Amino acid sequence: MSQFTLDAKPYPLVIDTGQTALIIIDMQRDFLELGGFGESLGNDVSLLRSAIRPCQEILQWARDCGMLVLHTREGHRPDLSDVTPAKLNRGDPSLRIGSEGPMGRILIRGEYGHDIIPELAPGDREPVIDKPGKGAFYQTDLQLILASRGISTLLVCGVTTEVCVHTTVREANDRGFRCVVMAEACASYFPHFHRTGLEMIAAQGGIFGWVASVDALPSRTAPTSKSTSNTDPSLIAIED
Ligand code: TIU
Repeated sequence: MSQFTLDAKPYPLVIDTGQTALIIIDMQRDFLELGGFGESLGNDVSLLRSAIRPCQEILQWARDCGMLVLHTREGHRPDLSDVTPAKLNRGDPSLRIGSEGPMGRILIRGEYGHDIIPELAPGDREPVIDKPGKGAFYQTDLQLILASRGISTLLVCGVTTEVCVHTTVREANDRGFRCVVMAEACASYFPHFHRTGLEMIAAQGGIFGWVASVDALPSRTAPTSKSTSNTDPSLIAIED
């Protein structure tokens, strides 16, 4: 267990690695690869790939620290019994949840497209939280797992910034967790939503939490190439 001060917006905070968990939100093929849920909604899925390398870096850093790491996956039972009509019938997607796509049935647990991308494959001792909603606390045992481990702070990354990352951070904030969103390890199909989503978290003295850069983490494993090389720097910067 160790402590360090993390440079973050709106102000630095002390992180105790024994009371902190990394949670990686929904880095699934269904959101990041062609033929999945994200593309079915009309999105350019390539926009999410900037988050992969920073997520790999923070994942390796957390593992090196011995920190609890959790992964989440959005998805549903094959019989669709846990999908509300409001979610199933939302919008005008090219393929609805449960439809057969090139990576298997869209957003269905156990399908190829539902799984986490191989670059961020969960380790054996890293819980995977399967969630039916956008937030990672809704209808899951995440809060129980965090309480059992004495976790009070979450480092949050993944996709998409303004949907599942934001929803999870808001849920966590109301449950008393300190949340630090790792800026370049998140991404959105809408770059301006990513930027604004980060600004919203750190605004008003940190209304939902903090925002930090992966580069601010101490003594992390040196990357072979710069994490931000394929990232527009404006997606990381938070205005003072
Ligand atoms: N559509 C979109 O931006 N996101 C989602 O539907 N789920 C997550 O953010 N994981």
